[in-house]
Amino acid sequence: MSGSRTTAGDLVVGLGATGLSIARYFQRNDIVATYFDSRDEPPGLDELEEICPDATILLGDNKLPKNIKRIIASPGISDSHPLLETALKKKIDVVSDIELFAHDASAPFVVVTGSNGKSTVTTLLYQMCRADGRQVLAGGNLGEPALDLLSQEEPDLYVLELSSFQLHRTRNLPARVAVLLNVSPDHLDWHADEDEYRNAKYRVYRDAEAAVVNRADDAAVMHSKKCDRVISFGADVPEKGQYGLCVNEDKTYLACGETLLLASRDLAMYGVHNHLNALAALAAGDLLGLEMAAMLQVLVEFPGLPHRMQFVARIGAVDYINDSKATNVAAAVASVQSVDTMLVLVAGGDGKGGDFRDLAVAVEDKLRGAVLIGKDAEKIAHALDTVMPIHFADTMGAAVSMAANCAESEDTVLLAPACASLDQYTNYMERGDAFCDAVEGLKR
Ligand code: UMA
Ligand code: ADP
Repeated sequence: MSGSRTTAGDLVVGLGATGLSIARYFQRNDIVATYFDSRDEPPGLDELEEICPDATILLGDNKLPKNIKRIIASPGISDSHPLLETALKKKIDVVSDIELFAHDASAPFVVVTGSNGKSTVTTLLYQMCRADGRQVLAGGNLGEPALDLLSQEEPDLYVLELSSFQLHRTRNLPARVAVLLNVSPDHLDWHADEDEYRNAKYRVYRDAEAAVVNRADDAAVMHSKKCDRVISFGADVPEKGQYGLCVNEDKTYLACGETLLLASRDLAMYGVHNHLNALAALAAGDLLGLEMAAMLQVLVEFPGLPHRMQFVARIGAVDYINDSKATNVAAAVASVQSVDTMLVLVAGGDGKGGDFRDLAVAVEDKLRGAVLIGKDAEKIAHALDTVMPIHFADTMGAAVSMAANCAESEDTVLLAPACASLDQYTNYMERGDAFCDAVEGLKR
C-alpha cells in the first residue's frame, strides 16, 4: 500500500513508549509523519528506525518544523516546552495518543482516572470483566500504550487507565463508562496550575455515556451530571443503587444501597483506600452489567498490585511495608492512615511541587521517627516539624537500616515516599525493589 501513503503534516513529539506506539499506528494506517524528541539520544530511536525507516526524525532542536498541522504529543512533555509553546501560540492542534485511540476504537471503552488508585481500579475492572466472561484488553497509562491495543483482535471492551497529561490533550472521549476516583494536587511541575490539573481530570466525563463518581467530591458530582447514567461511591452509607460502606454488628461491609455485599475484611487488598477502590470498580461493573458474584470473587482473591501496600517481611516483631507507588502526598496520607501501629516513615524523592503539610498531620500521633531520602528530604523534614527523630539517608540500604534501628517492637516501617522516584531511580518499581532488597538484607 506504499503508493497510498498520506502526509497530513503530523508531528509526533516524544520517542518513548507512547511515541513508538503512535509510529506503529501510523505505519499500520499508511500515514507518514515527522518525529521529534528534545533529547539527543531518546530511548526509542533504534526501534523507530525499524518501524518506519524512511521517517524524518528531528532530535534536540527546539524549533517547530514548517508545515505542521497537528502534533501528537507524548504525555511526559508539557505545554511549557518551547516547541509546544510555539505550536500552541500558532493555534496548531496538540493532541494525545488517546485522541487517536478514541477516534479509531470500534469496541466500547471504559476510562479510569484519578489522582490515586487508577492502576488498582483498572486492574480490578479488567479482572472482573474477565471473570464475567468478557473479552477485554487493558492499557493506557498502565501497561500497554492505548494505540497498541488497536492492533490486537477486537475485544468486547477496552479498559484504559488515563493520566491528567493524556486527558489534558484529549478533546473527544466517548467512553461507555468514565470513572473518576479522587482529585488531589499532583503533577504541579507539569500543569500550569492546580486548576488546569483538576480540569483535566473532570474532562473525563465530558462525552461519556455513564459515570462513576466519588460523591464526596462536589465538583466531580457536578461534572458527572452531563452523563445519562451516574452511580456514586463513597465511604458513607449508600442510598439505593449507590455503593458505600455500612457497619453491621461491628463489621464493616461493602454495600449497594441496603444490600450488604462483602465484609471489608474479606477483601484481599489492604487499606481503607482500597475499600473505596473496590466500590468504584463494583459501580463501574454494575454499569457494564457484570455479574455481582463474579465481581465479588475477584475482590476476595486480588491481593493488589506490587509496590502498593505490599507486605515485605516481619523481622524482630516489626512489619515492613512497601508502598513505593505512593508518589504524591494524598497517596502517602492514605498509606499512613491504613497502618494501625506506630510507624517509622521512609519518604522523599522528587516532590513535584507538592505541599507536605497534610502528611505531617496524618503521621502526627503515630510517628516513631522518619528517614528521609532524595531531592526534597529537607522540605519534608521542615513540614514534619516533629520532636521525633528524623534521619537523612543517601541510599535505600542506609535508609532501611536507620529505620530498623529506630523501630520498636510491633511498629511498622512504611515506605510511602509522597514523591516521584525519578531523582534517584528509573521508576517507582526500582525504588520499591531497592526497599525490598534492603529489608531482605536485614535478615542476614
Ligand atoms: N521526554 C523528553 N523529551 C521529549 C519527550 C519526552 O525529555 O521530547 C521525557 C519526559 O519529560 C519524561 C520521559 O521522557 O521524563 C518519558 O516521557 P514520555 O512521554 O516519552 O513517556 P512514555 O515512555 O511515552 O510513557 C508514557 C507515560 N509516562 C508519562 O506520562 C511520564 C507512562 O506512564 C505510560 O505507561 C506510557 O506513556 C504508555 O501510555 C508512566 C507514568 O509515570 C507509568 N505516568 C504518570 C503517573 O502515573 O503518575 C502520569
Ligand atoms: P495510581 O495508578 O493512580 O498511581 P495505584 O492504584 O497505583 O494508583 O495506587 C498508588 C498509590 O496510591 C497506592 O500505593 C496508595 O498509596 C494510594 N492509593 C490507592 N488508592 C487510593 C485511593 N482510593 N485514595 C487515596 N490513595 C490511594
